Amino acid sequence: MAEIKREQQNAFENLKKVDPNAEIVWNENIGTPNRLRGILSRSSPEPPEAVARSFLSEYRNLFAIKAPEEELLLKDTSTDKQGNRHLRFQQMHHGIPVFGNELIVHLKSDNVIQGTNGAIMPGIDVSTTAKLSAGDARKNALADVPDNREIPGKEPILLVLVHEEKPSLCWHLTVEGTDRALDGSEVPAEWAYFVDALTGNITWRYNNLPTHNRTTGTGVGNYAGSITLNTVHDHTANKYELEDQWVPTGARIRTHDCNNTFPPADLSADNNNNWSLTGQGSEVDCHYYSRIVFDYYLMVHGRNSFDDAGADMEINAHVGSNWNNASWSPSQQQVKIGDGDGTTYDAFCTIDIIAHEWTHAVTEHTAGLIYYGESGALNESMSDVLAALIDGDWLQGEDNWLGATAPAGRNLADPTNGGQYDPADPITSVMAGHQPDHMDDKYTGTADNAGVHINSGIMNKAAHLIATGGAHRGIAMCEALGNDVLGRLYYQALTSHLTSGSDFADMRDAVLDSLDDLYAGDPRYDRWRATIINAFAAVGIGTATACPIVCWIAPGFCPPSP
Ligand SMILES: [Ca+2]
Ligand SMILES: [Ca+2]
Ligand SMILES: [Ca+2]
Ligand SMILES: [Ca+2]
Ligand SMILES: [Zn+2]
Ligand SMILES: [Zn+2]
Repeated sequence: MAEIKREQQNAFENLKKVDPNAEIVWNENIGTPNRLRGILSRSSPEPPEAVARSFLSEYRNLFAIKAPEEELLLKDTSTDKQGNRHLRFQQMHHGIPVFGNELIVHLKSDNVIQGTNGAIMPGIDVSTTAKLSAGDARKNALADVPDNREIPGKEPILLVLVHEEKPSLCWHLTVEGTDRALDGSEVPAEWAYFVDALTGNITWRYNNLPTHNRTTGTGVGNYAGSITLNTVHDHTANKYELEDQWVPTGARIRTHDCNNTFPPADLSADNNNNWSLTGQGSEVDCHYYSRIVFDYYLMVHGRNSFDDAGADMEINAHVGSNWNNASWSPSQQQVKIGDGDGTTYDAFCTIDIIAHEWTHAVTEHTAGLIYYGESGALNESMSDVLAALIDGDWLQGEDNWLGATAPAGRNLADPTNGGQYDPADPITSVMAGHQPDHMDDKYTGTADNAGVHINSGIMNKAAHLIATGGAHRGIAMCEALGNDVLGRLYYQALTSHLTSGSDFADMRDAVLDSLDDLYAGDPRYDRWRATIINAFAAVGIGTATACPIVCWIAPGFCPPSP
Protein backbone atom coordinates (compact mmCIF):
# COMPACT_ATOMS: atom_id res chain seq x y z
CA MET A 1 0.00 0.00 0.00
CA ALA A 2 1.43 3.33 -1.07
CA GLU A 3 1.40 6.42 1.05
CA ILE A 4 -0.51 9.50 -0.12
CA LYS A 5 2.00 12.33 0.18
CA ARG A 6 1.47 15.68 1.87
CA GLU A 7 1.93 17.58 -1.42
CA GLN A 8 -0.77 15.40 -3.03
CA GLN A 9 -3.17 16.21 -0.18
CA ASN A 10 -2.38 19.91 -0.57
CA ALA A 11 -2.99 19.76 -4.31
CA PHE A 12 -6.39 18.19 -3.70
CA GLU A 13 -7.21 20.94 -1.17
CA ASN A 14 -6.43 23.46 -3.92
CA LEU A 15 -8.75 21.62 -6.29
CA LYS A 16 -11.49 21.83 -3.66
CA LYS A 17 -11.23 25.61 -3.87
CA VAL A 18 -12.36 25.24 -7.48
CA ASP A 19 -15.15 22.80 -6.57
CA PRO A 20 -15.83 22.17 -2.85
CA ASN A 21 -17.75 19.03 -3.86
CA ALA A 22 -14.88 17.55 -5.84
CA GLU A 23 -14.58 13.82 -5.21
CA ILE A 24 -11.49 11.66 -5.29
CA VAL A 25 -10.86 7.91 -5.15
CA TRP A 26 -7.26 6.93 -4.55
CA ASN A 27 -5.49 3.92 -5.98
CA GLU A 28 -4.02 2.73 -2.73
CA ASN A 29 -1.55 0.34 -4.36
CA ILE A 30 0.34 3.01 -6.24
CA GLY A 31 -0.75 6.15 -4.41
CA THR A 32 -2.26 8.22 -7.22
CA PRO A 33 -5.88 9.18 -7.97
CA ASN A 34 -7.94 6.48 -9.65
CA ARG A 35 -10.85 8.80 -10.18
CA LEU A 36 -11.61 12.50 -9.87
CA ARG A 37 -15.06 13.97 -10.30
CA GLY A 38 -16.38 17.53 -10.08
CA ILE A 39 -16.57 20.83 -11.91
CA LEU A 40 -12.82 21.15 -11.96
CA SER A 41 -12.14 24.14 -14.21
CA ARG A 42 -13.76 27.11 -15.93
CA SER A 43 -14.90 26.86 -19.52
CA SER A 44 -12.19 27.65 -22.02
CA PRO A 45 -11.84 28.58 -25.70
CA GLU A 46 -8.51 26.72 -25.90
CA PRO A 47 -8.30 23.35 -27.72
CA PRO A 48 -9.27 20.40 -25.50
CA GLU A 49 -5.76 18.94 -25.35
CA ALA A 50 -4.33 22.28 -24.20
CA VAL A 51 -7.06 22.56 -21.54
CA ALA A 52 -6.41 19.02 -20.33
CA ARG A 53 -2.66 19.51 -20.30
CA SER A 54 -2.80 22.77 -18.39
CA PHE A 55 -5.03 21.05 -15.80
CA LEU A 56 -2.58 18.12 -15.50
CA SER A 57 0.31 20.55 -15.23
CA GLU A 58 -1.39 22.66 -12.56
CA TYR A 59 -2.23 19.56 -10.50
CA ARG A 60 0.88 17.53 -11.31
CA ASN A 61 1.56 17.14 -7.59
CA LEU A 62 -1.82 15.49 -7.15
CA PHE A 63 -1.03 12.96 -9.89
CA ALA A 64 2.61 12.74 -8.72
CA ILE A 65 3.89 13.42 -12.23
CA LYS A 66 7.04 15.47 -12.59
CA ALA A 67 6.78 16.41 -16.27
CA PRO A 68 3.28 15.79 -17.66
CA GLU A 69 4.34 16.95 -21.15
CA GLU A 70 6.84 14.08 -21.41
CA GLU A 71 5.15 11.49 -19.27
CA LEU A 72 1.72 11.63 -20.86
CA LEU A 73 1.21 10.99 -24.58
CA LEU A 74 -2.22 11.77 -26.05
CA LYS A 75 -3.31 8.46 -27.53
CA ASP A 76 -6.95 9.04 -28.46
CA THR A 77 -9.75 11.60 -28.26
CA SER A 78 -13.39 10.60 -28.46
CA THR A 79 -16.44 12.86 -28.54
CA ASP A 80 -19.77 11.48 -27.36
CA LYS A 81 -23.31 12.38 -28.46
CA GLN A 82 -23.54 15.16 -25.88
CA GLY A 83 -20.33 16.73 -27.17
CA ASN A 84 -18.29 15.68 -24.13
CA ARG A 85 -14.67 14.88 -24.93
CA HIS A 86 -12.63 12.08 -23.46
CA LEU A 87 -8.86 12.42 -23.88
CA ARG A 88 -6.91 9.24 -23.31
CA PHE A 89 -3.26 9.70 -22.29
CA GLN A 90 -0.69 6.90 -22.24
CA GLN A 91 1.89 6.99 -19.46
CA MET A 92 5.41 7.11 -20.94
CA HIS A 93 8.77 6.52 -19.29
CA HIS A 94 11.54 8.25 -21.25
CA GLY A 95 9.62 7.63 -24.46
CA ILE A 96 8.66 4.02 -23.65
CA PRO A 97 5.01 3.18 -22.90
CA VAL A 98 4.07 1.86 -19.48
CA PHE A 99 1.85 -1.14 -20.24
CA GLY A 100 -1.80 -0.65 -19.23
CA ASN A 101 -1.28 2.71 -17.52
CA GLU A 102 -3.64 5.27 -18.97
CA LEU A 103 -5.25 8.45 -17.71
CA ILE A 104 -8.47 9.73 -19.28
CA VAL A 105 -9.41 13.40 -18.86
CA HIS A 106 -13.12 14.14 -19.34
CA LEU A 107 -14.20 17.55 -20.63
CA LYS A 108 -17.69 18.86 -21.16
CA SER A 109 -18.52 20.40 -24.53
CA ASP A 110 -17.55 23.84 -23.15
CA ASN A 111 -14.16 22.41 -22.09
CA VAL A 112 -14.96 22.40 -18.37
CA ILE A 113 -13.01 19.52 -16.87
CA GLN A 114 -15.38 17.15 -15.13
CA GLY A 115 -13.01 14.44 -14.05
CA THR A 116 -10.27 11.94 -14.71
CA ASN A 117 -9.93 8.24 -14.31
CA GLY A 118 -7.19 5.67 -14.66
CA ALA A 119 -4.11 5.56 -12.52
CA ILE A 120 -0.52 6.24 -13.52
CA MET A 121 2.43 5.02 -11.54
CA PRO A 122 4.69 7.62 -9.98
CA GLY A 123 8.44 7.39 -9.58
CA ILE A 124 9.27 4.78 -12.21
CA ASP A 125 13.05 4.47 -12.30
CA VAL A 126 14.16 1.70 -14.65
CA SER A 127 16.81 1.70 -17.34
CA THR A 128 15.47 2.09 -20.85
CA THR A 129 18.41 0.37 -22.50
CA ALA A 130 17.70 -3.26 -23.37
CA LYS A 131 20.51 -5.76 -22.90
CA LEU A 132 18.56 -8.46 -24.74
CA SER A 133 17.84 -8.11 -28.47
CA ALA A 134 14.29 -8.32 -29.84
CA GLY A 135 15.27 -11.54 -31.63
CA ASP A 136 16.53 -13.15 -28.44
CA ALA A 137 13.35 -12.10 -26.64
CA ARG A 138 11.33 -13.91 -29.31
CA LYS A 139 13.53 -17.00 -28.97
CA ASN A 140 12.99 -17.06 -25.23
CA ALA A 141 9.22 -16.72 -25.60
CA LEU A 142 9.03 -19.47 -28.23
CA ALA A 143 11.20 -21.76 -26.10
CA ASP A 144 9.05 -21.22 -23.01
CA VAL A 145 6.51 -23.96 -23.86
CA PRO A 146 6.90 -26.65 -26.58
CA ASP A 147 3.79 -25.80 -28.63
CA ASN A 148 4.43 -22.06 -28.88
CA ARG A 149 4.57 -20.88 -32.51
CA GLU A 150 5.66 -17.60 -34.02
CA ILE A 151 3.02 -15.25 -35.45
CA PRO A 152 4.74 -13.93 -38.61
CA GLY A 153 5.04 -10.18 -38.98
CA LYS A 154 4.70 -9.40 -35.28
CA GLU A 155 7.77 -7.60 -33.95
CA PRO A 156 8.51 -7.43 -30.22
CA ILE A 157 8.14 -3.96 -28.74
CA LEU A 158 9.86 -2.48 -25.72
CA LEU A 159 7.70 -1.34 -22.85
CA VAL A 160 7.70 -0.90 -19.13
CA LEU A 161 5.64 -3.57 -17.41
CA VAL A 162 4.40 -2.98 -13.88
CA HIS A 163 3.97 -6.54 -12.66
CA GLU A 164 3.10 -7.18 -9.03
CA GLU A 165 3.67 -3.46 -8.43
CA LYS A 166 7.26 -3.68 -9.69
CA PRO A 167 8.23 -1.90 -12.93
CA SER A 168 10.69 -3.49 -15.34
CA LEU A 169 11.78 -3.01 -18.94
CA CYS A 170 10.32 -5.82 -21.07
CA TRP A 171 10.02 -7.00 -24.62
CA HIS A 172 6.36 -7.60 -25.40
CA LEU A 173 5.26 -10.02 -28.13
CA THR A 174 2.45 -12.43 -28.91
CA VAL A 175 2.85 -16.06 -29.95
CA GLU A 176 0.35 -18.76 -30.84
CA GLY A 177 0.02 -21.78 -28.62
CA THR A 178 -2.45 -23.75 -26.59
CA ASP A 179 -4.20 -23.38 -23.26
CA ARG A 180 -6.29 -25.71 -21.14
CA ALA A 181 -10.02 -25.12 -20.71
CA LEU A 182 -11.67 -25.83 -17.37
CA ASP A 183 -12.75 -29.26 -18.54
CA GLY A 184 -9.11 -30.07 -19.32
CA SER A 185 -9.53 -29.91 -23.10
CA GLU A 186 -6.87 -28.18 -25.18
CA VAL A 187 -7.95 -24.83 -26.64
CA PRO A 188 -6.12 -22.44 -28.98
CA ALA A 189 -4.37 -19.53 -27.32
CA GLU A 190 -2.56 -16.33 -28.21
CA TRP A 191 -0.02 -15.80 -25.48
CA ALA A 192 1.00 -12.24 -24.70
CA TYR A 193 4.61 -12.51 -23.46
CA PHE A 194 6.67 -10.09 -21.42
CA VAL A 195 10.36 -10.97 -21.55
CA ASP A 196 12.67 -9.06 -19.22
CA ALA A 197 14.90 -6.95 -21.50
CA LEU A 198 17.78 -7.06 -19.03
CA THR A 199 17.79 -10.68 -17.84
CA GLY A 200 15.88 -12.49 -20.62
CA ASN A 201 13.56 -14.12 -18.08
CA ILE A 202 9.83 -14.49 -18.76
CA THR A 203 8.24 -11.94 -16.42
CA TRP A 204 4.61 -12.65 -17.27
CA ARG A 205 2.35 -14.14 -19.91
CA TYR A 206 -1.41 -14.35 -20.36
CA ASN A 207 -3.74 -15.84 -22.95
CA ASN A 208 -5.03 -12.89 -24.94
CA LEU A 209 -7.62 -14.81 -27.00
CA PRO A 210 -10.83 -13.12 -25.86
CA THR A 211 -12.84 -16.32 -25.80
CA HIS A 212 -14.67 -17.54 -22.80
CA ASN A 213 -13.94 -21.19 -22.34
CA ARG A 214 -16.96 -23.32 -22.90
CA THR A 215 -17.70 -25.71 -20.12
CA THR A 216 -20.58 -27.55 -18.49
CA GLY A 217 -22.32 -26.90 -15.20
CA THR A 218 -25.25 -28.30 -13.32
CA GLY A 219 -28.60 -26.74 -12.59
CA VAL A 220 -32.13 -27.25 -11.39
CA GLY A 221 -34.91 -26.01 -13.65
CA ASN A 222 -38.45 -25.19 -12.57
CA TYR A 223 -39.65 -27.77 -15.09
CA ALA A 224 -36.51 -29.50 -16.36
CA GLY A 225 -35.42 -30.67 -12.89
CA SER A 226 -31.74 -31.51 -12.29
CA ILE A 227 -29.82 -31.25 -15.52
CA THR A 228 -26.39 -30.60 -17.04
CA LEU A 229 -26.02 -27.14 -18.57
CA ASN A 230 -23.72 -25.80 -21.26
CA THR A 231 -22.04 -22.67 -19.92
CA VAL A 232 -18.92 -20.56 -20.36
CA HIS A 233 -16.31 -19.40 -17.91
CA ASP A 234 -15.44 -15.72 -18.05
CA HIS A 235 -11.78 -15.67 -16.99
CA THR A 236 -11.62 -11.93 -16.49
CA ALA A 237 -14.59 -11.69 -14.16
CA ASN A 238 -14.09 -15.22 -12.82
CA LYS A 239 -17.72 -16.19 -13.20
CA TYR A 240 -19.83 -18.54 -15.28
CA GLU A 241 -22.48 -17.49 -17.77
CA LEU A 242 -25.41 -19.17 -19.53
CA GLU A 243 -23.96 -19.24 -23.01
CA ASP A 244 -24.00 -22.52 -24.92
CA GLN A 245 -20.96 -22.75 -27.18
CA TRP A 246 -21.35 -26.47 -27.81
CA VAL A 247 -23.78 -26.11 -30.72
CA PRO A 248 -22.10 -27.88 -33.66
CA THR A 249 -22.92 -25.16 -36.22
CA GLY A 250 -21.32 -22.41 -34.13
CA ALA A 251 -24.62 -20.72 -33.26
CA ARG A 252 -24.76 -19.84 -29.59
CA ILE A 253 -27.64 -19.99 -27.14
CA ARG A 254 -27.46 -17.08 -24.73
CA THR A 255 -29.76 -16.78 -21.74
CA HIS A 256 -30.14 -13.40 -20.08
CA ASP A 257 -31.44 -12.57 -16.61
CA CYS A 258 -33.76 -9.56 -16.83
CA ASN A 259 -34.21 -9.61 -13.07
CA ASN A 260 -37.80 -8.25 -13.35
CA THR A 261 -36.91 -5.53 -15.84
CA PHE A 262 -36.74 -5.61 -19.63
CA PRO A 263 -34.06 -6.46 -22.21
CA PRO A 264 -31.29 -5.72 -22.87
CA ALA A 265 -29.93 -7.57 -19.84
CA ASP A 266 -26.66 -9.27 -18.98
CA LEU A 267 -26.17 -12.98 -19.46
CA SER A 268 -27.23 -15.00 -16.44
CA ALA A 269 -24.18 -15.38 -14.23
CA ASP A 270 -23.15 -17.67 -11.40
CA ASN A 271 -19.96 -17.91 -9.40
CA ASN A 272 -19.59 -21.69 -9.10
CA ASN A 273 -21.39 -23.10 -12.17
CA ASN A 274 -24.04 -24.81 -10.04
CA TRP A 275 -27.29 -23.11 -11.02
CA SER A 276 -29.50 -24.38 -8.24
CA LEU A 277 -30.91 -21.30 -6.51
CA THR A 278 -34.71 -21.01 -6.67
CA GLY A 279 -34.48 -17.80 -8.69
CA GLN A 280 -32.23 -19.49 -11.26
CA GLY A 281 -34.75 -22.20 -12.19
CA SER A 282 -36.34 -20.16 -14.95
CA GLU A 283 -32.96 -19.23 -16.42
CA VAL A 284 -31.93 -22.90 -16.37
CA ASP A 285 -35.12 -23.92 -18.20
CA CYS A 286 -34.79 -21.16 -20.82
CA HIS A 287 -31.24 -22.21 -21.57
CA TYR A 288 -31.81 -25.96 -21.58
CA TYR A 289 -35.05 -25.96 -23.58
CA SER A 290 -33.76 -23.50 -26.18
CA ARG A 291 -31.02 -26.00 -26.97
CA ILE A 292 -33.63 -28.75 -27.37
CA VAL A 293 -35.50 -26.52 -29.82
CA PHE A 294 -32.29 -25.79 -31.72
CA ASP A 295 -31.51 -29.51 -31.93
CA TYR A 296 -35.02 -30.34 -33.16
CA TYR A 297 -34.80 -27.88 -36.03
CA LEU A 298 -31.26 -28.94 -36.94
CA MET A 299 -31.62 -32.70 -36.63
CA VAL A 300 -35.17 -33.11 -37.96
CA HIS A 301 -35.29 -30.32 -40.54
CA GLY A 302 -31.64 -29.46 -41.20
CA ARG A 303 -32.29 -25.90 -40.08
CA ASN A 304 -29.37 -23.99 -38.53
CA SER A 305 -31.10 -21.76 -35.94
CA PHE A 306 -34.23 -19.70 -36.54
CA ASP A 307 -32.78 -17.83 -39.51
CA ASP A 308 -31.14 -20.97 -40.97
CA ALA A 309 -27.90 -18.99 -40.96
CA GLY A 310 -26.65 -19.82 -37.48
CA ALA A 311 -28.03 -16.79 -35.63
CA ASP A 312 -27.38 -16.76 -31.90
CA MET A 313 -30.52 -17.54 -29.93
CA GLU A 314 -30.97 -14.85 -27.30
CA ILE A 315 -33.57 -15.63 -24.65
CA ASN A 316 -34.52 -13.53 -21.63
CA ALA A 317 -35.74 -14.94 -18.31
CA HIS A 318 -37.53 -13.01 -15.54
CA VAL A 319 -38.88 -10.39 -17.96
CA GLY A 320 -41.05 -7.80 -16.20
CA SER A 321 -42.72 -8.26 -12.84
CA ASN A 322 -45.04 -11.28 -12.58
CA TRP A 323 -45.52 -10.97 -16.33
CA ASN A 324 -48.18 -13.42 -17.50
CA ASN A 325 -46.78 -14.02 -20.94
CA ALA A 326 -43.92 -14.93 -23.23
CA SER A 327 -43.07 -13.54 -26.65
CA TRP A 328 -40.80 -13.45 -29.65
CA SER A 329 -39.78 -9.87 -30.36
CA PRO A 330 -39.32 -9.31 -34.12
CA SER A 331 -37.68 -5.94 -33.53
CA GLN A 332 -35.15 -7.26 -31.01
CA GLN A 333 -34.89 -10.80 -32.43
CA GLN A 334 -35.09 -12.19 -28.90
CA VAL A 335 -37.43 -14.38 -26.89
CA LYS A 336 -38.84 -13.01 -23.63
CA ILE A 337 -40.18 -15.21 -20.85
CA GLY A 338 -42.28 -13.95 -17.94
CA ASP A 339 -42.39 -15.34 -14.41
CA GLY A 340 -46.20 -15.48 -14.28
CA ASP A 341 -48.20 -14.19 -11.32
CA GLY A 342 -48.40 -17.56 -9.58
CA THR A 343 -52.21 -17.33 -9.57
CA THR A 344 -53.30 -17.82 -13.16
CA TYR A 345 -49.91 -18.90 -14.51
CA ASP A 346 -46.62 -20.18 -13.17
CA ALA A 347 -43.36 -19.23 -14.89
CA PHE A 348 -43.55 -19.39 -18.69
CA CYS A 349 -40.25 -21.26 -19.14
CA THR A 350 -41.90 -24.55 -20.17
CA ILE A 351 -40.56 -26.52 -23.11
CA ASP A 352 -43.67 -26.03 -25.24
CA ILE A 353 -43.88 -22.28 -24.61
CA ILE A 354 -40.19 -21.84 -25.41
CA ALA A 355 -40.61 -23.99 -28.55
CA HIS A 356 -43.71 -21.96 -29.49
CA GLU A 357 -41.82 -18.64 -29.24
CA TRP A 358 -38.78 -19.86 -31.18
CA THR A 359 -41.12 -21.18 -33.87
CA HIS A 360 -42.50 -17.65 -34.25
CA ALA A 361 -38.90 -16.70 -35.06
CA VAL A 362 -38.70 -19.47 -37.68
CA THR A 363 -42.01 -18.32 -39.18
CA GLU A 364 -40.81 -14.73 -39.35
CA HIS A 365 -37.74 -15.84 -41.30
CA THR A 366 -39.72 -18.12 -43.65
CA ALA A 367 -43.41 -17.69 -44.54
CA GLY A 368 -43.60 -14.41 -42.62
CA LEU A 369 -47.28 -15.00 -41.85
CA ILE A 370 -48.81 -11.60 -41.05
CA TYR A 371 -49.87 -11.55 -37.42
CA TYR A 372 -53.51 -10.62 -38.01
CA GLY A 373 -56.67 -12.48 -39.00
CA GLU A 374 -56.33 -15.93 -40.57
CA SER A 375 -52.64 -15.58 -41.46
CA GLY A 376 -52.03 -14.59 -37.83
CA ALA A 377 -54.03 -17.53 -36.48
CA LEU A 378 -52.07 -19.79 -38.83
CA ASN A 379 -48.86 -18.27 -37.45
CA GLU A 380 -50.05 -19.10 -33.92
CA SER A 381 -51.06 -22.60 -34.96
CA MET A 382 -47.66 -23.29 -36.56
CA SER A 383 -46.05 -22.41 -33.23
CA ASP A 384 -48.47 -24.62 -31.29
CA VAL A 385 -48.12 -27.58 -33.67
CA LEU A 386 -44.32 -27.56 -33.78
CA ALA A 387 -44.22 -27.03 -30.00
CA ALA A 388 -46.49 -30.07 -29.58
CA LEU A 389 -44.12 -32.16 -31.70
CA ILE A 390 -41.08 -30.96 -29.73
CA ASP A 391 -42.79 -31.45 -26.35
CA GLY A 392 -44.48 -34.71 -27.32
CA ASP A 393 -48.03 -33.91 -26.18
CA TRP A 394 -51.04 -32.06 -27.59
CA LEU A 395 -51.49 -29.52 -24.82
CA GLN A 396 -49.89 -26.09 -25.06
CA GLY A 397 -48.59 -24.65 -21.80
CA GLU A 398 -49.97 -27.39 -19.54
CA ASP A 399 -47.05 -27.10 -17.12
CA ASN A 400 -47.61 -23.48 -16.10
CA TRP A 401 -51.41 -23.34 -16.47
CA LEU A 402 -53.07 -22.96 -13.07
CA GLY A 403 -56.68 -22.70 -14.30
CA ALA A 404 -59.29 -25.35 -13.51
CA THR A 405 -61.44 -24.73 -16.60
CA ALA A 406 -59.18 -26.58 -19.05
CA PRO A 407 -56.15 -28.88 -18.97
CA ALA A 408 -53.91 -26.18 -20.48
CA GLY A 409 -53.92 -22.81 -22.17
CA ARG A 410 -54.67 -24.58 -25.45
CA ASN A 411 -55.62 -28.15 -26.29
CA LEU A 412 -54.80 -29.20 -29.85
CA ALA A 413 -56.61 -32.53 -29.53
CA ASP A 414 -59.85 -30.87 -28.47
CA PRO A 415 -59.63 -27.08 -28.69
CA THR A 416 -63.13 -26.71 -27.16
CA ASN A 417 -62.44 -29.02 -24.20
CA GLY A 418 -65.70 -30.91 -24.57
CA GLY A 419 -67.66 -28.16 -26.28
CA GLN A 420 -66.94 -25.41 -23.77
CA TYR A 421 -66.03 -22.82 -26.41
CA ASP A 422 -68.85 -20.26 -26.44
CA PRO A 423 -68.99 -18.35 -29.78
CA ALA A 424 -71.14 -15.72 -28.05
CA ASP A 425 -68.35 -14.96 -25.57
CA PRO A 426 -65.10 -15.74 -27.38
CA ILE A 427 -62.78 -13.68 -25.15
CA THR A 428 -63.91 -15.27 -21.88
CA SER A 429 -63.76 -18.66 -23.60
CA VAL A 430 -60.21 -18.29 -24.83
CA MET A 431 -59.03 -16.97 -21.44
CA ALA A 432 -60.52 -20.11 -19.89
CA GLY A 433 -58.56 -22.32 -22.31
CA HIS A 434 -61.28 -22.99 -24.90
CA GLN A 435 -61.07 -22.32 -28.64
CA PRO A 436 -63.26 -22.98 -31.69
CA ASP A 437 -62.58 -26.18 -33.62
CA HIS A 438 -64.57 -25.44 -36.79
CA MET A 439 -65.10 -22.58 -39.24
CA ASP A 440 -68.76 -22.45 -38.14
CA ASP A 441 -67.56 -21.04 -34.81
CA LYS A 442 -64.81 -18.83 -36.21
CA TYR A 443 -64.39 -15.56 -34.34
CA THR A 444 -64.93 -12.61 -36.69
CA GLY A 445 -64.32 -9.66 -34.37
CA THR A 446 -61.19 -7.53 -34.21
CA ALA A 447 -59.97 -8.33 -30.68
CA ASP A 448 -56.74 -10.34 -30.32
CA ASN A 449 -55.50 -9.16 -33.74
CA ALA A 450 -58.74 -10.53 -35.19
CA GLY A 451 -58.56 -13.73 -33.22
CA VAL A 452 -55.00 -15.01 -33.68
CA HIS A 453 -55.11 -16.93 -30.37
CA ILE A 454 -58.79 -17.84 -30.85
CA ASN A 455 -59.06 -19.15 -34.41
CA SER A 456 -55.72 -20.96 -34.18
CA GLY A 457 -57.83 -23.71 -32.56
CA ILE A 458 -59.38 -24.46 -35.96
CA MET A 459 -55.97 -25.05 -37.56
CA ASN A 460 -54.68 -26.89 -34.48
CA LYS A 461 -57.54 -29.37 -34.73
CA ALA A 462 -56.78 -30.09 -38.40
CA ALA A 463 -53.12 -30.79 -37.56
CA HIS A 464 -54.08 -33.13 -34.74
CA LEU A 465 -56.44 -35.05 -37.06
CA ILE A 466 -53.70 -35.48 -39.69
CA ALA A 467 -51.27 -36.89 -37.14
CA THR A 468 -53.61 -39.05 -35.10
CA GLY A 469 -56.49 -39.93 -37.46
CA GLY A 470 -59.96 -40.51 -36.03
CA ALA A 471 -62.97 -38.43 -37.00
CA HIS A 472 -64.38 -34.98 -36.30
CA ARG A 473 -67.88 -33.65 -36.94
CA GLY A 474 -68.76 -36.82 -38.84
CA ILE A 475 -65.77 -36.78 -41.19
CA ALA A 476 -63.34 -39.69 -40.85
CA MET A 477 -59.62 -39.69 -41.60
CA CYS A 478 -58.21 -42.51 -43.71
CA GLU A 479 -54.94 -42.86 -41.81
CA ALA A 480 -53.02 -41.47 -38.90
CA LEU A 481 -49.93 -39.97 -40.54
CA GLY A 482 -48.07 -39.74 -37.23
CA ASN A 483 -46.15 -36.92 -35.60
CA ASP A 484 -43.01 -37.23 -37.72
CA VAL A 485 -44.84 -36.98 -41.04
CA LEU A 486 -46.96 -34.10 -39.73
CA GLY A 487 -43.77 -32.28 -38.74
CA ARG A 488 -42.16 -32.77 -42.15
CA LEU A 489 -45.30 -31.65 -43.99
CA TYR A 490 -45.84 -28.57 -41.83
CA TYR A 491 -42.19 -27.52 -41.93
CA GLN A 492 -42.21 -27.93 -45.71
CA ALA A 493 -45.42 -25.88 -45.96
CA LEU A 494 -43.99 -23.17 -43.71
CA THR A 495 -40.68 -22.87 -45.51
CA SER A 496 -41.66 -23.55 -49.14
CA HIS A 497 -45.33 -22.85 -49.79
CA LEU A 498 -47.00 -20.43 -47.39
CA THR A 499 -46.77 -16.71 -48.04
CA SER A 500 -47.18 -13.84 -45.60
CA GLY A 501 -50.85 -13.42 -46.51
CA SER A 502 -51.80 -17.11 -46.58
CA ASP A 503 -55.17 -18.00 -45.07
CA PHE A 504 -56.62 -21.30 -43.81
CA ALA A 505 -57.60 -22.48 -47.30
CA ASP A 506 -54.08 -21.72 -48.53
CA MET A 507 -52.77 -23.85 -45.66
CA ARG A 508 -54.74 -26.84 -46.91
CA ASP A 509 -53.23 -26.41 -50.38
CA ALA A 510 -49.75 -25.86 -48.91
CA VAL A 511 -49.93 -29.13 -46.97
CA LEU A 512 -51.14 -30.99 -50.07
CA ASP A 513 -48.33 -29.46 -52.15
CA SER A 514 -45.86 -30.43 -49.43
CA LEU A 515 -47.15 -34.00 -49.62
CA ASP A 516 -46.36 -33.90 -53.35
CA ASP A 517 -42.88 -32.59 -52.60
CA LEU A 518 -42.03 -35.21 -50.02
CA TYR A 519 -44.12 -38.31 -50.66
CA ALA A 520 -45.02 -38.49 -54.38
CA GLY A 521 -44.67 -42.13 -55.39
CA ASP A 522 -45.01 -43.38 -51.82
CA PRO A 523 -47.57 -46.23 -51.67
CA ARG A 524 -49.32 -44.40 -48.84
CA TYR A 525 -49.64 -41.17 -50.85
CA ASP A 526 -53.30 -41.51 -51.93
CA ARG A 527 -54.66 -42.28 -48.49
CA TRP A 528 -52.50 -39.60 -46.87
CA ARG A 529 -53.73 -37.08 -49.41
CA ALA A 530 -57.35 -37.98 -48.67
CA THR A 531 -56.63 -37.71 -44.94
CA ILE A 532 -55.27 -34.18 -45.33
CA ILE A 533 -58.32 -33.21 -47.41
CA ASN A 534 -60.63 -34.68 -44.79
CA ALA A 535 -58.80 -33.13 -41.85
CA PHE A 536 -59.35 -29.67 -43.29
CA ALA A 537 -62.91 -30.53 -44.34
CA ALA A 538 -63.60 -31.64 -40.76
CA VAL A 539 -62.85 -28.11 -39.54
CA GLY A 540 -64.83 -26.50 -42.36
CA ILE A 541 -62.14 -25.94 -45.03
CA GLY A 542 -62.96 -27.59 -48.39
CA THR A 543 -65.02 -30.72 -48.93
CA ALA A 544 -64.34 -34.27 -47.79
CA THR A 545 -63.34 -37.09 -50.10
CA ALA A 546 -63.68 -40.87 -50.03
CA CYS A 547 -60.75 -42.83 -48.73
CA PRO A 548 -59.14 -44.69 -51.65
CA ILE A 549 -58.51 -48.39 -51.34
CA VAL A 550 -54.83 -49.05 -51.77
CA CYS A 551 -53.29 -52.45 -52.35
CA TRP A 552 -50.36 -52.16 -49.99
CA ILE A 553 -49.46 -55.69 -49.28
CA ALA A 554 -48.74 -56.94 -52.77
CA PRO A 555 -49.72 -55.78 -56.25
CA GLY A 556 -53.12 -57.20 -57.16
CA PHE A 557 -54.04 -58.01 -53.57
CA CYS A 558 -56.64 -55.70 -52.08
CA PRO A 559 -58.33 -55.88 -48.71
CA PRO A 560 -62.14 -56.11 -48.83
CA SER A 561 -63.88 -52.77 -49.36
CA PRO A 562 -65.06 -51.19 -46.10
CA1 LIG B 1 -24.25 -21.27 -7.95
CA1 LIG C 1 -31.10 -14.42 -11.38
CA1 LIG D 1 -45.43 -31.43 -21.82
CA1 LIG E 1 -47.27 -29.36 -24.05
ZN1 LIG F 1 -11.31 -20.19 -16.86
ZN1 LIG G 1 -47.62 -17.18 -30.13
